[in-house]
Amino acid sequence: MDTYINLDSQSSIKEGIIRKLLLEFGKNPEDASPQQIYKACALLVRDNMLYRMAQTEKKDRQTKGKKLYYISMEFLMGRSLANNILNLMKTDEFKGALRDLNIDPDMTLDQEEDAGLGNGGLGRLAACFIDSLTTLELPAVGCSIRYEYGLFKQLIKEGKQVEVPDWWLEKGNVWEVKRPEEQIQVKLGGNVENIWVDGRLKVKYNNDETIIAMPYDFPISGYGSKRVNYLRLWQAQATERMDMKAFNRGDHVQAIAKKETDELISKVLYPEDNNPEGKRLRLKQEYFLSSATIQWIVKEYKADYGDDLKGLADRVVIHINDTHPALAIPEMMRILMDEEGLGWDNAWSIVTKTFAYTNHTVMSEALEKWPIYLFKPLLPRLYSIIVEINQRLMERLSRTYPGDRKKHEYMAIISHNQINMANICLAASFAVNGVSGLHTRILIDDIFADYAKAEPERFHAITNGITFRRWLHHANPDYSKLITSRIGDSWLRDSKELSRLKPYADDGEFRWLLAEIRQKNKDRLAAYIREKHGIEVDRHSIFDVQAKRLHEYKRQVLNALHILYLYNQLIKDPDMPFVPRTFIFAAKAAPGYTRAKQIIRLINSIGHLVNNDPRIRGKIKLVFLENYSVSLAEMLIPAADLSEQISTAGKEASGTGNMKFMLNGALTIGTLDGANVEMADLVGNENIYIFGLRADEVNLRYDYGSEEVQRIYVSDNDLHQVLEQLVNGPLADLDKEAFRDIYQSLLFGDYGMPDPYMVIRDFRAYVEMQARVSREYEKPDLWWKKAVLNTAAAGFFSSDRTIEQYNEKIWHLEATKW
Ligand code: 26Q
Repeated sequence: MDTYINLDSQSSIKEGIIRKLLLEFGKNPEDASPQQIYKACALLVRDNMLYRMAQTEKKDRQTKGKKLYYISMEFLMGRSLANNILNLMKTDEFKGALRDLNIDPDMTLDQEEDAGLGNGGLGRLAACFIDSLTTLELPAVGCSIRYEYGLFKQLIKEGKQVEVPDWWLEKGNVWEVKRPEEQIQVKLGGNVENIWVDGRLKVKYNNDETIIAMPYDFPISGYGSKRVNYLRLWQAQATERMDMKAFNRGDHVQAIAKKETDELISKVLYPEDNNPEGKRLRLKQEYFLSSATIQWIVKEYKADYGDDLKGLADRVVIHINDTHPALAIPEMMRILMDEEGLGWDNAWSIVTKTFAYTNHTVMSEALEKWPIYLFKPLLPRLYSIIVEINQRLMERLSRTYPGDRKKHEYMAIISHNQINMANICLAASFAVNGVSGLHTRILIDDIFADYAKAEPERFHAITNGITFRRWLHHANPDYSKLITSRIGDSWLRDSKELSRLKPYADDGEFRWLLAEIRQKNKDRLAAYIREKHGIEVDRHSIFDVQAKRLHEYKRQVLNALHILYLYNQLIKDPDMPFVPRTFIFAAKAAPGYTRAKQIIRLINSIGHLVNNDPRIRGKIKLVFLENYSVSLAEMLIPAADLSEQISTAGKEASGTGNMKFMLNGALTIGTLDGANVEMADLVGNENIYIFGLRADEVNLRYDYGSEEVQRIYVSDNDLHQVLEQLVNGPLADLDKEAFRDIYQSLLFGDYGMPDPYMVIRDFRAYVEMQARVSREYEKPDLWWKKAVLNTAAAGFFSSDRTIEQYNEKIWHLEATKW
């Protein structure tokens, strides 16, 4: 068998590619299109993975160990081929095989569409997790939706964001196996009745609609591991090709339309990030994923261990990635009671030993709540179960916190005619965790304080991480080789090993080599910017990068105002000492988030102004990169000198982009927020540019202190000038309305609280810290020493470490020994 999948040598890989081209496409290498070559390579790698997947399944059946189901509405996988190659064989040999065939390897890899089934941090975290789980030989499945359209593609037209559908499946998807024999029925709508059957109360479902959940499995390789795990992505399919009743009535359009509506469920990913929209279709999606997954889990369990479900929690752990799949909790209650005949207490006892929940945000507007009027007609049985969970919770609460009505209301699952999804998770999960130290503190002391006080042992702080294979080894191969040449390659599996780089911070040759690699990466990015955006940037300038979703709390506006400030300084004194900078932004805005779109417009207007003013003599350039995505990040991050992590303190739960830049040796300018706090602790304050209000200071401002804003506005002349330029002057001419709105929100706020994100308060501190950045960039020995120290201190941020902590504290899975 092994001979079919032998990819051990350059010549066997070459033979394999030729074979695939011939047998799949009837093409010789010299006649094949780039897309066909990509697919031949992918199919070759896929053979190897499917073989291992079957081996893994066999092994897991024998082992009968515990298995993790990681349910997430998003898996932002990006591209797979290069990653699978580096996991399964030697990248150099693979590239060599292609070159032997006169084929450009990079162009081949570039043929692959990103799997953009996620918005940002939360979705990419899930993707890094499944990589680390597999690398660590842990039995796990990622469960999600097979969206036909991933996150929209972004174009920038006349400075504005334009959204284009992301039809990622257009050319077919090599990385999936459809499993029709494992399809599952999901039921929506209708009504429920309690009826007595043989002296027992039973729930009868009437008039519900059935939708098929069709599984597609997407194999996942690990670095140097034998195991191949998979993502199971559910696709919605109508039960009938058409509604025959309607068809026979002669209503042909209606007959087909029904099918279309059913299949809408897996049509498109909702593009909101930290800003949910309470839409019926989104609720359907969440239930569809939850129900299909839980039905499948119970079915699999019964097949492996028999009909008695008492021991389920010993064999199954279900992790829910934020509240989006939280309906899995009442859905499991429903299945255990209505379908498996368990009583409430037995069902609840199983459920509360099975689920664990991670929170990813503290912003109140981002916490999911579903209005009853929307929920109840769609999910009548789940609604009645949630009412029951709530009632029992309230009884418990009146014992724990007698008479405290306010607390009860705050902790209730149902209040103000809404279902609070976080409270379902808090009531039912055996473990709850935050994604950084600071974030978990805020959960425990503030937003989930009432729950945390009652059962502190359920709460965990587990700082996020990233996979070093993709984010350094693959994205920055020259730096990876340099590191390996000095400390060996064990850091790829054991991230702590990176600390052995520390002495090289004082090694002039090492620093120089890193600087040279950075320059090469910057040149590649500069060429991309020239080609794609027609902007010429100074290859020696500081590449200052802010790449992340667009959100007010992430404060792209603070960055933009700083650029406008520098522009004003240079206009005043064109000969002042100035270290040239290229400001690079990349960010998608949720299509319905008007303010975020205005901010994109503002950034581009400032770019237009500074890029074209001859008095600036190219000392400042601003580039807004279109369509930020995983594959763009892989090119962008290794080219960054400075990483902008400047969220309002207390708002960014963790951040993971911050870790990717640090790992690649960029220096960070940032606030004490999310994982930045831990980055500063690890690398030392002298090697990171921390500025601005801390989270506790921000909270004081929210409680009082809005006069401060007026005071700063009238006393800081530079800030005053910049703010006025938003509404009067060169920018305002470009888009009066948009910039007035931003101006208003800064100075007066939306609900009477001026400067809600502390942009005005933090402006001066930011400007001063940026000046220090420029001064230190002028001292290469100092700068590159810090750069090396950043990489050397980044070991903690490996998702392998994160997964090990989840496993130790929450999951208790056993690594497979082969
Ligand atoms: C919910 C309901 C309806 C529509 C959309 C949503 C929705 C979708 C995505 C709500 C939130 C998100 C995404 C949140 C997210 O990405 N949070 C980020 O998670 C990262 C991983 O933990 C953290 O590093 C970031 O700090 C956090 O912002």
